[in-house]
Amino acid sequence: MSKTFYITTPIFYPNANLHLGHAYNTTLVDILARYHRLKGEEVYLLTGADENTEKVVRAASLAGVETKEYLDGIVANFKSLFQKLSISYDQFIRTSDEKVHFPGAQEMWRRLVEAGDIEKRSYEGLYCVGHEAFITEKDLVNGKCPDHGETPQGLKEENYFFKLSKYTKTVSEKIRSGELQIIPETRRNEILALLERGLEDVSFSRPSEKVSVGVKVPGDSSQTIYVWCDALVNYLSALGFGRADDALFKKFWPADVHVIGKDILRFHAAIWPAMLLSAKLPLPKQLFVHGFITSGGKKMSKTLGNVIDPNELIAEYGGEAVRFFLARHISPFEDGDITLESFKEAYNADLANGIGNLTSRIMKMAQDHLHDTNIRMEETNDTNKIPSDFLKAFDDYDVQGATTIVSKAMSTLDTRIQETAPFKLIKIDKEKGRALIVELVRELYTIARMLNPILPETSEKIKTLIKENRMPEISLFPRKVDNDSC
Ligand code: ME8
Repeated sequence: MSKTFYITTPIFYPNANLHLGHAYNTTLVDILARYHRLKGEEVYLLTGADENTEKVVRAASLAGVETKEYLDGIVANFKSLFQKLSISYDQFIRTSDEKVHFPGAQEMWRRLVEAGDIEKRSYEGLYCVGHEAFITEKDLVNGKCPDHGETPQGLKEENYFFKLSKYTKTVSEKIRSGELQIIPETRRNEILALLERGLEDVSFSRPSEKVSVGVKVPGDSSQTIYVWCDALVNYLSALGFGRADDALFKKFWPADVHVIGKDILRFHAAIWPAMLLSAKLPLPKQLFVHGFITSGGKKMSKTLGNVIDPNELIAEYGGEAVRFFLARHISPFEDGDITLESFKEAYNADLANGIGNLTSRIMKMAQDHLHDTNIRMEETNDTNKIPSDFLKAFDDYDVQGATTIVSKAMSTLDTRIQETAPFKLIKIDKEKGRALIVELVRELYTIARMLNPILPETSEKIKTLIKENRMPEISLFPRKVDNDSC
């Protein structure tokens, strides 16, 4: 039986369309998933929408439509973007799905109760709907949440609390021992420092009369499960946890990796493992934490007007070009910047002059001179012949490093063509010239195989050109000239 690999994206808030930061997360996850498929593993990629949030209710009411209608529209946009980006997800979970998600959320709650970790308390605090979390006075700037620019709601209410503090030590131990690996090291240290200061118990429910969406607390419908408690459970409920049909849960849990942005580290590295420990379930093996995509050095935000809509980039350059930029120019370990200008420049350098040109050059020679030879490129499903540093980079989540290695392999091949000048050689010594072109085609084939996780369509296109021994009719990536829009 092949090794299984369960990888997840966070579930996205469907209160607005996804921007390039979200697209970065899903692209990264898809590249990793495809890499693991290439290794012959049985991969399960989960993504979805975090729908039980007041943000959606507010957005729908602003748009003047019913919440359900609003959600369906935004989710259709999510899926359409994922299709354009070739995100090969196995399941898209919607947490408002009463059949798929609710039983798991309720089962988790029952287990927390069973462990004696849920307690009703009266609570007074400041709630930020943007964060979907209580925040403290000291987080505010001029009385407002600095991230969302809104005055938080002052709440005094009865909530069920989860005894998170009880798990501080155990979670810390699991992270230190590597049972729960947090990558990169900087994020591991960040969460260990937080755990060192101690965790406080968290409010895990809201009065149902104050929230309009969500999963009711089992046995007390006057309370609704807190959106983060409910959202985290998606990683289990999608697999059938809490339902009779839980074959996927048995097969794929614990997750191999949750890939998240740095802003939701605390939820995933403190609250989530504590919930799983309380519910007596195994912890995910790894959390991979990426940075933020900025534009012009600033966090993308609607107020600053620097949000880049991935759909616009795709319309102009294609989904593969967006994948390549994100893989090649954004470090998965830190924040990374993109502007429309830097994107165009990179597109021309990496794709038009790079892969596109290289493929045309080699395949033109092959078409002209190899039509009566029979080069067979072996289709192998394993990772034979692929450089080991490329594989190692992927195993270390260094998608940028792996992509740089393919880029270098392409430059090396380009230089080799300049230096060996097969088009001249063939005129002097036909057989030697042909042998050289065959070698170049073989190297191009290896590059196509390496490109498989990063540029699945282009990889296939190059393989087909090789198989059919012809050059592309139009360049794989036509050059963009200065007066083009975007
Ligand atoms: O946090 N660059 O949803 P979300 C990179 N529903 N990543 C970014 C980014 C940027 N500029 N902006 C956002 C939520 N992200 C919850 C998750 S999971 C059980 C619940 C990332 O739609 C962000 O870091 O606000 C997060 O990982 C993801 O997008 C979803 O953000």
